[in-house]
Amino acid sequence: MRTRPLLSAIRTRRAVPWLVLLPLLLAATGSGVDEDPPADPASETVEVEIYLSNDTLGDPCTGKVFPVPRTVAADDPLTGALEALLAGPTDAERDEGYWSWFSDETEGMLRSVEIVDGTVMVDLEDLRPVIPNASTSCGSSILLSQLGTTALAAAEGASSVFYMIEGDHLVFYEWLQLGPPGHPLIDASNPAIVRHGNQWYLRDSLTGGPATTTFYYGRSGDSQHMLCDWNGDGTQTPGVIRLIDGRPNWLLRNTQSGGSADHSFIYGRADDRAVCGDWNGDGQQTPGVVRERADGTYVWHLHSWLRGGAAGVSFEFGQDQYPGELPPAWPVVGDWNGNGYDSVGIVQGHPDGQLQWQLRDATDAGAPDWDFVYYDGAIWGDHIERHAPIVGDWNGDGRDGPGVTRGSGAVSPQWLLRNDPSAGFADQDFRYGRHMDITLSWR
Ligand SMILES: [Ca+2]
Ligand SMILES: [Ca+2]
Ligand SMILES: [Ca+2]
Ligand SMILES: [Ca+2]
Repeated sequence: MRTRPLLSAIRTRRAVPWLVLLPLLLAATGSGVDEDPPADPASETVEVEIYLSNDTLGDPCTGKVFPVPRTVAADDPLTGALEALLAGPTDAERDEGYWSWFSDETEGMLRSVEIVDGTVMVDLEDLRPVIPNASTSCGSSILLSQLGTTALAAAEGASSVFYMIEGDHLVFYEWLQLGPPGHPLIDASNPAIVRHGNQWYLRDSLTGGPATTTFYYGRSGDSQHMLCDWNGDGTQTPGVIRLIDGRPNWLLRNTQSGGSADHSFIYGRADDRAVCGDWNGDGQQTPGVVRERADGTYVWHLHSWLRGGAAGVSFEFGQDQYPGELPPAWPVVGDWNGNGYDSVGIVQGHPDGQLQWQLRDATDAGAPDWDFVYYDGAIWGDHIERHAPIVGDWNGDGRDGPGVTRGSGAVSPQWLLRNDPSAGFADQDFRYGRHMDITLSWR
């Protein structure tokens, strides 16, 4: 469930515009020289260093790079340095053994660069067809060391570099076969629990420990609990379903605090499973309901506004393979492919203890785009062992991944969270909450 806060202000290093001070200095000395033409800021230049490989000086595959000077416009030396790097070494430098993936073929392929909270965000045109061999192990080491060292040398106060191709970081890191780092503008998901139906305990890290935000919201009899970004401000806040006269009332609040609902409406039927997601990619998460037919087929009804009424879109996806019996199937929602749109999924518990995830990247009927078993040690049938699937962007890369919380008896539930929508080991493993708490994620 990705949210995209507004870009914070762009901060790039600026050379001291000392020429601007010159008239003041001259006036202070009383020289009376006032016929100099005014300085043109655009014509000011500053010297920067770009970093190239040179295998006579050091092994390029280990990331060794060496500086050569460039003169760039003083008003934006960071952009100037990266543009100069992307234009490649000069002929004279090549004669001296300097080497780079970049040349006149890649010149001009910088789309933008800005510094966000100490991270240089570099957005490139699609380099992949121009320099395909840069994706090898040695090749990517050279590429990243040249770009990264040049960027950090020109970006005062920055400590890391984050790359995108045409605005999409997943494309860049998949090209180099690297796991994507956390996105500087996307918060990672964190654990939350709801106890006794109305006590909310949110924690701001993927570790055990005390809650960092605690409040009461709703009533102990409320039947379903959610954390979603109802107003699109980047923060997920509580929502509950309360059955009144057999009808599900959605009571949604825009802050992580107790108080009255900011939105209330009736949507769906009493037996529906309530979900919430950003179906249209506008940053605001809105309701959906999932209805199980007698044959176990799930029908999803989604809409992109905070009120009742007919669903905007309805379709079938998923099938409870053991309808009416344990193990159950759970509807789940997430942005599995990181495109900014939430979509649907089903987690099926199998009698042999496997949790099978079938996830689709679109909000319409069709085959799963992702189908895998994550966690195979579940035991069904009573409250001694309790398992629940959970979804979140645990590493803040913009893609939601699977998780399972498992609780037994007096022991605090174990959270087993995985970054990739695939079979494998947990990337995060900690205990948080108490047995029988409802487990959720938030950001
Ligand atoms: Ca919000
Ligand atoms: Ca939306
Ligand atoms: Ca998506
Ligand atoms: Ca993720």
